Formats: sequence, structure tokens, C-alpha cells
Amino acid sequence: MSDAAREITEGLSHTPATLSPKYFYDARGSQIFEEITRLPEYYPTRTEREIMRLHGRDIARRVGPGRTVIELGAGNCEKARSLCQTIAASRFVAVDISEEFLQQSAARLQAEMPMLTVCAFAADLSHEIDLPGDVPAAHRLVYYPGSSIGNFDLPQAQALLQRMRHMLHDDGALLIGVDLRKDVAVLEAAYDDAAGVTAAFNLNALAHVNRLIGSDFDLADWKHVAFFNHEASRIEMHLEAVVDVRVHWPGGGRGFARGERIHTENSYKYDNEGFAGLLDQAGFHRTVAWTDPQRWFAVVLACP
Ligand code: AVI
Repeated sequence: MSDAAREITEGLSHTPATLSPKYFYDARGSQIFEEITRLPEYYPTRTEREIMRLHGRDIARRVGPGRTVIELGAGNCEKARSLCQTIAASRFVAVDISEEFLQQSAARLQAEMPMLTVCAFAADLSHEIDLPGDVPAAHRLVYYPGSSIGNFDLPQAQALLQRMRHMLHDDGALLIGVDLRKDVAVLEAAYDDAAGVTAAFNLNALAHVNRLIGSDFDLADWKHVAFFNHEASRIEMHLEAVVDVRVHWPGGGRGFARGERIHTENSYKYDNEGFAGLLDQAGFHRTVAWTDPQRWFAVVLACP
């Protein structure tokens, strides 16, 4: 049994059942996520872009030119293109879990920006990140946009911020996007849009799991559920059985009663002070935050 199959069947066998959000992102899931970022209800992507547009000059002034930008989870390198231009970076290092897609995106960026030295390499953010030896150690800027930090529970978020700190010398800095706490109706609509795109994104994880472990989830037996958990300050996404079901996979299986759920994702929403505290504990003691006029999202520059 592969490590992924073991992890998946273990999570599914728990009560309540869990499935890691990393299983959203097969080819179809990545495509649906792109669609999510363009939805009218999904404010984070456009709000972060707006903050970068409004405050780009100020950010560039504080960061200074000639940085080596290291983007974690770089994907299509779209956000990096604009950041590297704004801050006049000299190098760009794209890091992502999926190597093939990343190499293509990095090659495209290199062709478009010949003055920028671009390289790409695959790494899993849940482990220590060893950058290639030819990445200059001085003047690094780790870039982690999109509020992806929100998908980690607090201890994991803390550990990831520490790994980022370990990638930097004292002249290094982190530029990170963080989604902020706001009106519950706004939050819940962003994760349960009227067109059902987020529902399709959540349900697609079951199709992905069927291919990975040979299970027989029938997507019609499940519905998307998303709500704000006030106490934990997070959006939770679940898949809920709409009938009693029995799911089989090679060597095992389990029953789910109607109404039983699989917890598929958390998306934490911070306030600026709370997030600054998290950064401080990870070794980033000086922070500046820029927000949009509604204070829905923050772009934070954090230095040791
Ligand atoms: C990738 N991540 C920051 C998204 C979020 O908002 O937590 C994932 C997502 N899940 C549902 N919609 C978007």
C-alpha cells in the first residue's frame, strides 16, 4: 500500500472521518480552484491583488531591489511575475510540489523576463526545505501569497513559518498573504458559492481518492457543507453523506450513516495582531501589514 493510500484510508476510518485538503489538487481540482479564484463570492484572490496594486510602491520601497524571491507553492508563477517586476528582484526561485507543471511555468517566466534569473525545484512544504546550493544566501525574500497559511492548523502553521525563517539570514524577509476575520455571511458565501463551483471542488476530492486507492465513492451520495467555526476562527469544509452508504476499498471499507461527514479542509481567518504573534513566535519580530479598505485581507512583510 502506498503512503498516500495508507494516509487516506487511516483518515477515512476515523470518526469523524478526515481527508487532507492536498487531495483536492489533481488536474481537475487545480482547474476548479482556478475557477474559484475568479468567482464573485471568492474575495481573497482579487483583494490580495488589489492590495499589491495599491501598495506595491510602498512594499517595493521597504523590500528594496535586487532580492532573491523564493515563492513557496508557486504554481503557474503568475503572482511572482508581478511581484518581481514591482520590487525589481534579481532572481526568482519557484518551489512547488508538482515539478513538471512548475518547470513549464518557470521556463515561460524566464522567456518573458530575461533580466530575471529564474529556477524551479520541487519540494514538500511539510518538510525542511533545502534550497539548491547556487541560490544566493543573502537578501532573500520568501513569498507565500494566497493565504495558503490558513489551510494549516496552528501547530503546523507555526512549524511552516519556522521553516521559512530557517531559509533566511538576518537580511532576509517574508512577504505573506493572510485572510482576515470578517462578516460571517461574506466568509460562508466565499466557500459555498451560488454556482456550486466550491461544491464541485470539494466533491472532486472523492473522485481523486477513488483513483488513488481504488475506492468506490459515488459522488451522488455526498453533499458539500461549509460553515464558519467561530471558536476556532476557521471555515470548515466537509462532505456529508445524503443517504446511508458503504464505501469499499481494497483490503477495507466503512459505512457512513446519512448525515455523517468527512472533514476535508480548514481555512483559518486571522486578525492582524494574532498573526503578528504567530510570526513573532516563529522568529519574525518586525512586521508591517497592508490591507484593503474593507480590511478583508492583509499582505504582511515580516523581518527577523
Ligand atoms: C488554497 N486556499 C488558500 C484556499 C482557501 O481559501 O482556503 C482553498 C479553498 N478552499 C475552498 N475554496 C478555496
